Amino acid sequence: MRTGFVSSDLASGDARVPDHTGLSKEAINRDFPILSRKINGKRLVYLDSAATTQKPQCVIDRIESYYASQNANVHRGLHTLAEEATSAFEATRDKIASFIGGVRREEIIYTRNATEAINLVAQSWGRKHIRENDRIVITRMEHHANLVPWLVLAEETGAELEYIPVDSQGRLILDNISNIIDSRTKIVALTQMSNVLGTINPVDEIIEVAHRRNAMVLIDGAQSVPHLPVDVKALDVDFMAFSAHKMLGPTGIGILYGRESLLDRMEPLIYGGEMISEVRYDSADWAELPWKFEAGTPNIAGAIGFAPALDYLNSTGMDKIREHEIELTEHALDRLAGLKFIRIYGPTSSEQRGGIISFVDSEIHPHDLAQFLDASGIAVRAGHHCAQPLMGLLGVNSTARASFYIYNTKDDIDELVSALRDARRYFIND
Ligand code: 7TS
Repeated sequence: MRTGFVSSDLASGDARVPDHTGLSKEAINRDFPILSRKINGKRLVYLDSAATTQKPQCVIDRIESYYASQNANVHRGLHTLAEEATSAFEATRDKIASFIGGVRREEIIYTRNATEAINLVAQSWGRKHIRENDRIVITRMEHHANLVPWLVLAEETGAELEYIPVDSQGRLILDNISNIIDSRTKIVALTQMSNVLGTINPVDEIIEVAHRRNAMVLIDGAQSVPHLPVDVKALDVDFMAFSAHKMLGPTGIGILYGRESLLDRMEPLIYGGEMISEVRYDSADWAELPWKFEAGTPNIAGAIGFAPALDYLNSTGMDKIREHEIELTEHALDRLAGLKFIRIYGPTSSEQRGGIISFVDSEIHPHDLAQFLDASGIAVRAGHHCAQPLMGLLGVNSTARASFYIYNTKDDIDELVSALRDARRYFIND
């Protein structure tokens, strides 16, 4: 067994849980094997966690142990393996329900990712409740995942798609919010944290206004749930979507939280096995929540591997993770401000933003910059970040983006800053 892990009980489906509570360098190196990899002969500095996060050893081990010793399909077998797989698969659902504020397990739907969770709401809830001349409100900073499904729904139904504007610092402009969220508004869908600007939106305020108008609210939590303590009950939100892979978990598993009373009245989106209670040659009845929305064999390894990721986040503490990221963001904003050739987007105050920093160099294209940084072992993303309309609003085609997580350190940021200086010397003899 690796040092730092308490004993595991694989038969009961419990994962190996790291016994540290800090973010020491030793813990990071021990728990995230990929971070000891060299890229182009240099230490890997991973600054692309907004795209996907790295996985701790306990997650990797759990996926391996599931396939090595418990592999079976869920909900249908009476043999030992099937029972173990089902119990571990459903145990993750309970962990997720408690992670986001102690909701009911019936309210947690497994999807492939946040994108699918949002599509489920747009297509199942949306097609039933949205009519011509109704209003759907989103913001001008949405990821395509929370824009395109509403664009399509508006086109299909004849509803109006209205946008909450964004100011020059990348914050929502809420002055006119009572007119934007009007009596025709049926749903407001917005991100809690922008994947480009890092902005943390005051979703509680918006939920209150929406509910006064009897409109539903969907929060895109893809960037917030991994980085902030999020309590869907305290927020009183109707739907929330997020992805395991952005919070130390495996790819291919996402979550839709939905209020039980709403999910109960929604039609399934995908039909087939697993989601029925009884099928006849001329009709069928649907299964209870949450399985009504989970047709076909699910991502069993993904769900089971997500449990130790949640344990890891819980044992570290979401408050502590937020504090750590504020510290990193302040350090990065301070150091980057010293580079006169770098322009940063998003709020200047670290309290209003998460650990995502988009920037451009005045002379070097973001793609060239990202390639140059890669040669130094530094992974950043460059592009439109699946937010093309927002890029237009910022007046750029693309940006470079550094994003932080639990395993990043101030050294990582210092290496980025130093490599950005080197890039100037390399490209323009600055
Ligand atoms: N919403 C936001 C705010 C996101 O940042 C992303 C992914 C999604 C939804 C979609 O998540 P998925 O798991 O369904 O793909 N964001 C990014 C990114 O910024 N770079 O790569 C993926």
